[in-house]
Amino acid sequence: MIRLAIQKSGRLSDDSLALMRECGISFHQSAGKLKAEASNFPIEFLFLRDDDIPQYVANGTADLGIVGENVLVENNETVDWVEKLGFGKCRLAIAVTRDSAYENVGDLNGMKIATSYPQILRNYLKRHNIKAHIHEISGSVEIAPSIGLAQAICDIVSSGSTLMSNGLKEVETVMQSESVLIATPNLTQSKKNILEQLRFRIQSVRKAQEYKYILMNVPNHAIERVSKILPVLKSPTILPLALEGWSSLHSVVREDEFWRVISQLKEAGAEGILVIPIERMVA
Ligand code: PRT
Ligand code: ZN
Repeated sequence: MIRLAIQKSGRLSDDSLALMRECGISFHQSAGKLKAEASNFPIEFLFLRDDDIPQYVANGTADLGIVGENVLVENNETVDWVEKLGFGKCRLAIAVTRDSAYENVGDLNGMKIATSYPQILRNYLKRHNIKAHIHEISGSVEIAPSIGLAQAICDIVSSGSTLMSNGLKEVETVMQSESVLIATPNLTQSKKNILEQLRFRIQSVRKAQEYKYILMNVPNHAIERVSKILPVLKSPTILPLALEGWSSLHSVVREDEFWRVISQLKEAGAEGILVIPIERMVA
């Protein structure tokens, strides 16, 4: 049995649980309970505040954890990074008031910067040889400039709309972040084996998300042309249609590449194009 710490309630909770379900792991999460055990995989979940996850994993209370890189780097605990998970994407950025004459990072010299990420900010300022005052606050960082608490902030940004509605503009990116799977150092061999099985499933799910299964009808004379345009994984499957002179062409393609070539496919004679999600891609 392996124990995975997941954020109890917050931006990473739903995606973390959805990933486990997509990995074919079944469990029942009762409201208010701190633990849940899977019925068909040797794993149990521990629901915690995200800030506590690095420490719980570092000291072995949990074997694994899912947490944002921002929290991980800030806490600086000794854990193994296993796998980036692709959700919870955001960046830690420095912002100043919209009317500021800010030109470059040197302008931060002497400023008071409010943040919940003092450690990361301190390292960033050091790397850029900036002497500024770090004012640590735990929440609502974005209102600090408007109440005269600081001239700049260093906070998480995703769409940028929070900054905008608080009269701020983003001027520097301090780090990019997404959710990662972490592990306690020195897992026992049997837990390492469970982790490997879990990783294999996670990779299959993530790979499947990037690809689509596509089908299209193609006149036989255009099969070669269409096949050349398609960014296929290997080689397309071609089946005859009941209608004389036509075939159905099936293939697996990366979704982003598929959208890039769709108009060429239609020009080449492909019709009735279907795009179907793939549940898992194993090897
Ligand atoms: O209760 P607990 O301590 O567990 O949760 P929390 O409130 O500390 O964290 P939570 O749930 O807000 O975020 C968890 C993780 O999600 C963060 O550590 C990041 O790794 C990631 N993440 C992704 C974000 C965002 N996007 C995000 N937009 N975390 C916070 N925000 C906030 C940001 O602080 C700001 O207030 O959203 C606002 C900005 O969003 P935009 O879209 O307006 O730019
Ligand atoms: Zn938190």
